[in-house]
Amino acid sequence: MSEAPRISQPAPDPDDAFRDSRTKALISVNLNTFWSSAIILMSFSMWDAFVDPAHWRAAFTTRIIGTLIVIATGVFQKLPGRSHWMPRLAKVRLVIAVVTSLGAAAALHDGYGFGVAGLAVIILTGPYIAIDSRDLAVTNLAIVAALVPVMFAESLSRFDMIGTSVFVLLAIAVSTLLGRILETSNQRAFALDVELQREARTDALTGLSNRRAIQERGRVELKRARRSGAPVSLLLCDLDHFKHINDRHGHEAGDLALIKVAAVLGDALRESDALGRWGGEEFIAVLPATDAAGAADVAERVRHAIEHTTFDGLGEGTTISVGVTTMMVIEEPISAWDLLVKTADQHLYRAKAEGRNRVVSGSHPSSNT
Ligand code: GH3
Ligand code: MG
Ligand code: MG
Repeated sequence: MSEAPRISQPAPDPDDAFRDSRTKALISVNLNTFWSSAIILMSFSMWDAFVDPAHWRAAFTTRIIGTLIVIATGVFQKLPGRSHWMPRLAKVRLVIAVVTSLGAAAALHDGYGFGVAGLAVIILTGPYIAIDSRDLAVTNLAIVAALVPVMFAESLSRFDMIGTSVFVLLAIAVSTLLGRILETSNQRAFALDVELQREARTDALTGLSNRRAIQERGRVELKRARRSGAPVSLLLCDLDHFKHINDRHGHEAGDLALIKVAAVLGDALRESDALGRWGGEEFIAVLPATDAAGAADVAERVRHAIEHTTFDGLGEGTTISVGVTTMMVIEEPISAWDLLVKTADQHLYRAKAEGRNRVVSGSHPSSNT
């Protein structure tokens, strides 16, 4: 038997998984929003011209430079394979937009008085591009770090300096608050989504993978086996005369027996094997990197374990029949899976016909294991 390595996949850190999902959502929603930033940045030229017709052109130059940088970063993230840059570049754009607005305000007479409200509004968009509140804190720090030298370079009046600082700090405080609220609701939505996906793949009675999940896992293993050239085996297990157990002891006792069977099967398999409930009292085990002889051994271990299990409240045991098949995967995973299940089912049928509580193994005729 070719022993498969006991690789148990480490569970992803929930925080990393959340950040990952939030990053993907940001990329899918915000890949093109840099155009809006560019348009808003430029359209404020009209405001500049309105409040200070004499100096608006100087502000316009500043705005053009900022806007071109914003567009350049946006076009860069649209290049093939560059979309993962988007969340970082969105923060860079925010800092550029803040600095540009401040630069434009400086060019106008009394510009700070008019421009500082716009600055605060730009800062308030931070929570919508940040992955989480830590990310937002970094963005806000970057904004402050960029603003301080710009403000000193522009040798503002004391009034403008204090007024702008107060507005910026207030905006950052509100942005932090919004960021926290958004993060909490994003985390809650993520947790619900994870739970929903888990439920959609889990059999409610036994807690095993349900039919859809074991089929998906099976196909993944077949794909892997086609690449590696290792054989894959499948066990189709069906409890013997289970209808009698329900008839004699009631459906609830039958349910408890199924739960116990699932646990016994799980214990009899290796960590690298996949187990699922295929239907009522049928279970499927996928055994990666396992040849026919190895699979027959595992099936026999499973059969023996069930035969020697005591079921509380039943006062009797039950047995299981197992159809086993092994395949060197040549065809594509979907038809390979169907073929594997069909062949195992034929062997299971023979196991039942030959008296139950037994294992019938065999490779698919087209396979050479
Ligand atoms: P065989 O040895 O030929 O497999 O006989 P069997 O009685 O096990 O097979 P059959 O297919 O005739 O009956 C399967 C029974 O499994 C019928 C159904 O009552 C029972 N069953 C299927 N799902 C559940 C379930 O979720 N809970 C309980 N308690 N019983 C179930
Ligand atoms: Mg059945
Ligand atoms: Mg049965």
